[in-house]
Amino acid sequence: MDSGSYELPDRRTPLADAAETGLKIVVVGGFGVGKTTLVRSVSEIRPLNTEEVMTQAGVGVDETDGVDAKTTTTVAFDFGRISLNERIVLYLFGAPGQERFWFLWDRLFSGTLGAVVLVDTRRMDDSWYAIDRLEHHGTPFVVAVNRFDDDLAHSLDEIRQALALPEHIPMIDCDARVRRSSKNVLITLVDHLRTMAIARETTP
Ligand SMILES: Nc1nc2c(ncn2[C@@H]2O[C@H](COP(=O)(O)OP(=O)(O)O)[C@@H](O)[C@H]2O)c(=O)[nH]1
Ligand SMILES: [Mg+2]
Repeated sequence: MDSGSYELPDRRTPLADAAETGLKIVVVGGFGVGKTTLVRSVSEIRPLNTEEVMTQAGVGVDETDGVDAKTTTTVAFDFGRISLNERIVLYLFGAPGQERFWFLWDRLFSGTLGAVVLVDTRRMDDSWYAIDRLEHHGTPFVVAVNRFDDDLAHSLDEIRQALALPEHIPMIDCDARVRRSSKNVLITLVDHLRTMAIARETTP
């Protein structure tokens, strides 16, 4: 499953240095969880939504006979940008998180500083794979629960347990349609990155 080609971000790069070139943030989650909505609501540029035909050729050994319908799939990505302050510019990538897109993930996570996992409590299954891969890659992430139709049936603690999320991973409620709410999600992630960077610097 692991291609071995994934490049970990330089974990010793202080956040301030990374900000000179912008920070790449990935928003992952299942279809319909609100990725496009979140990227749109916070972006200061008109976000791009690209339909990419991705090929899985090269995954197997003898797939050189050309790419047929079975080895291609159409994937929608979102791209947006937001300045958190004068120094920190976030470049946002919305991307599908389901297992069948695993072949995209190595490239997607290359240079990614952190990720937001968007969760819909009606379909939590879609979240497990993304969380598993992020943990495996060592990419810091926060979990944002997009509340549909004022779904308050599950508390954040219950969702944390259902996802087997360790205590140190921040969780936050959000409404992806509301700019302030989506921005809060990103601030939560940036705070988390900063906390982790400080923890690393103070660890002998
Ligand atoms: N009620 C509600 N609807 C939402 C919310 N976020 C997204 N939606 C709607 O859910 C649908 C799917 O959202 P979309 O952003 O396209 O999901 P994506 O597949 O993850 O990109 C759209 O019709 C959105 O308007 C939310 O927080 N609450
Ligand atoms: Mg979308």
